[in-house]
Amino acid sequence: MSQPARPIVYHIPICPFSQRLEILMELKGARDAVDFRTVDITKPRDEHILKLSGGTTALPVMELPNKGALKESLVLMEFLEDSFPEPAIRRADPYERGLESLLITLADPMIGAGYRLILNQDRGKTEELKAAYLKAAENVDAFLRAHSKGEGPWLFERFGWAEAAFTPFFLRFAFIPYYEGFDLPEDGRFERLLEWRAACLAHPAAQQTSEEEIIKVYYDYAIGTGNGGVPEGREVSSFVFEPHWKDRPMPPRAKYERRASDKELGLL
Ligand SMILES: N[C@@H](CCC(=O)N[C@@H](CS)C(=O)NCC(=O)O)C(=O)O
Repeated sequence: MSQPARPIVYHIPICPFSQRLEILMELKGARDAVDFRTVDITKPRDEHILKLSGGTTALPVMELPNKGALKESLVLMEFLEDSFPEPAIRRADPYERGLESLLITLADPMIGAGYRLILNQDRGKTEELKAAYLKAAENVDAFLRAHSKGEGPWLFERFGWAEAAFTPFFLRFAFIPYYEGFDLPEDGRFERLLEWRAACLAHPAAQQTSEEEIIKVYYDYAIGTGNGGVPEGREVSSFVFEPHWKDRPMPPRAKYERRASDKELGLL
């Protein structure tokens, strides 16, 4: 008998939203049940993907052979959780599921604040942007203090649904200390969040990328150009697949003072 066709996920390998799905499938021990296909964000989207997405360019997009397509990482997580129910990663209890979802809603303000900070080019705005990032982080910390159960670092007793959704951003936010020289202060205010972040980052299901890769590939964000665009005065995006990030040097940290050339970044 032929096997049912696997869902295909078109993804940008370094995209945090896509990593949510990879983590989820790792937790299920079923990464190969999904056909992850990489897309080069520096090139125009393929017609096939645009047709699946209804014209939007953001990834991940999931193709369901003989059915149609879905997009939005949290929708795709739900689809995978329902399609591969064992082991369940979401909580079974409706209230606990609600808590997981509530915690995930706190990710958005933190993600927005983190990306605004890294993309900022105006030193005069830095303090205001840092304060917004800390405020968003404070809300996550307060939520964890109020609702996490048990002794461990997790929301519940293990790395679960909310952790799978948050961890990719903890990893991306390695670009903040590197390029901004700033991180969540260890002064007690963020203790619960810092404990959670450290445990999430160390979890075996969340090792698809590394701090080194993030810092090298996201250089263009640090100088104000997101989503695989080519910064002014350069020819190549730091998001290109070749030269491989492993073969490139660490970029200069000084984002406000000067901009590195393609050559200095190891892109030519
Ligand atoms: N809300 C979307 C966001 C996806 C998203 O922003 N993906 C980025 C990569 S990290 C992207 O594809 N950017 C390129 C573009 O929008 O064209 C989700 O949760 O899936």
